[in-house]
Amino acid sequence: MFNLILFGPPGSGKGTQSEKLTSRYGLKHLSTGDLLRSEIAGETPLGLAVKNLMAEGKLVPDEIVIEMINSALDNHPRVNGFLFDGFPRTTGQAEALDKLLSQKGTKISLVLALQVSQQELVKRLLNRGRTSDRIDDVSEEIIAARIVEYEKKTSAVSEHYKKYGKVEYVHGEGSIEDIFELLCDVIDKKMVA
Ligand code: B4P
Repeated sequence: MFNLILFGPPGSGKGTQSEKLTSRYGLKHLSTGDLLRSEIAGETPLGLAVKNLMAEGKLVPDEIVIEMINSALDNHPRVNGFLFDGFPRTTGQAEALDKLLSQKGTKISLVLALQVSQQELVKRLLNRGRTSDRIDDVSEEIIAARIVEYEKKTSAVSEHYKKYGKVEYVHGEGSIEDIFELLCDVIDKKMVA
């Protein structure tokens, strides 16, 4: 199995590139953001519990997202590999993911970390906020809160995987197609290594 984490701050292009990567490599896309938004849209008890946190730009508690990922892994036993998008977002989530994968006899193959300046992140998210119904893109204040959460809790996840030599950094500014080709180059090299 080839298991990939696409890592980066909010608005760095994780969701955008994940769609293209899953279609090229036949991986199963697991986006905790998409899973949470579908719980909110369905007005499930879980969705109601996380809606306000997400609207404030805060992270959802670890146990909720770890349980969602655990079920998603169980629901897809026969895949070529997973692309984790927006997960793990804390070192607790990273440790839990490593354990879940090891119980299934597999592990993370590669972490691709998208690097984008803060100015560009804010510009992209405000732009999306004008054209979508994302509750966490509506104001510069909420976007700033998401970036603070990232710095405080999520950036350490790349340090966790750096210890195992699994992180590759990719410049995430430029055209979507050019960034996609940069990501594919790194994946192709890793797959033949
Ligand atoms: P996510 O759904 O993961 O959203 P995101 O970080 O904003 O990234 P996304 O993938 O959507 O955006 P992208 O960069 O592709 O998380 C949302 C919230 O869910 C979190 O704040 C948190 O509350 C909660 N959550 C999710 N996972 C969690 C977890 N594991 N633990 C706890 N809480 C969790 O795209 C952004 C915009 O940029 C788009 O409009 C896109 O079109 C544009 N864009 C992309 N690439 C571009 C490029 N090269 N040039 C110009 N624009 C580009």
